[in-house]
Amino acid sequence: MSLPVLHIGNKRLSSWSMRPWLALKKAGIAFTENLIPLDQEDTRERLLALSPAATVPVLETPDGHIWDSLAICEWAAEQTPSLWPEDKGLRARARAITASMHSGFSALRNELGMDLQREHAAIDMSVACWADIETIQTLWAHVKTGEGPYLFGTWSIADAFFTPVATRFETYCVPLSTDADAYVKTLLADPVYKEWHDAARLETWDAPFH
Ligand SMILES: N[C@@H](CCC(=O)N[C@@H](CS)C(=O)NCC(=O)O)C(=O)O
Repeated sequence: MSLPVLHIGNKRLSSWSMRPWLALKKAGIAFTENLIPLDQEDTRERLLALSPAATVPVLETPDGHIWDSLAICEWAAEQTPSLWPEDKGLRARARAITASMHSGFSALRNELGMDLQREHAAIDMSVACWADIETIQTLWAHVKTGEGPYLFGTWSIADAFFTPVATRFETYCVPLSTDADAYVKTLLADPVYKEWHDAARLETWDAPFH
């Protein structure tokens, strides 16, 4: 049987693509990847050929094309349940904090775009962006079990969803609480994330067409 194909955007920029890529790697699910350069003349056409949402990531499986980062992570978790915490209560909290990231923090996402080739420097941020940063740290402190370096002890999909946030905090030199800073360092030191990061650093990217 052919391997699933994960269609992703540029590793340098595509924070949504990073999340299921990390989850599939952590789950040990074999897949091939296909990078669709973002912001090119043919990007939309190529994305529409994969999914009506016209976004990446998309996972191409024998069961069909799955679009959306969270849906792909859930597909992976059906095969590898350890991608979510084993305890039912912790699993619900992990899903809740993941959903918060998936649906929220638009000021942070808009103002602190993920760019793994950008020089690290602070930039001016809106009040809404500072509020997002505060809320994220409060959420982390609220759920963290203290039993391991990750939010729920061992690595879970919740950590996949916050790894791109960690890169933004690093790139834009965001001041953090001691605990949040330690968690960010843990995420950025993860060998699977480093594999993505190293590839992102080597990427070339043609100037956007519009
Ligand atoms: N909610 C979606 C968001 C996906 C998304 O917005 N992806 C961006 C790239 S990171 C995209 O494909 N944008 C379309 C484009 O650049 O043309 C998900 O979780 O997968």
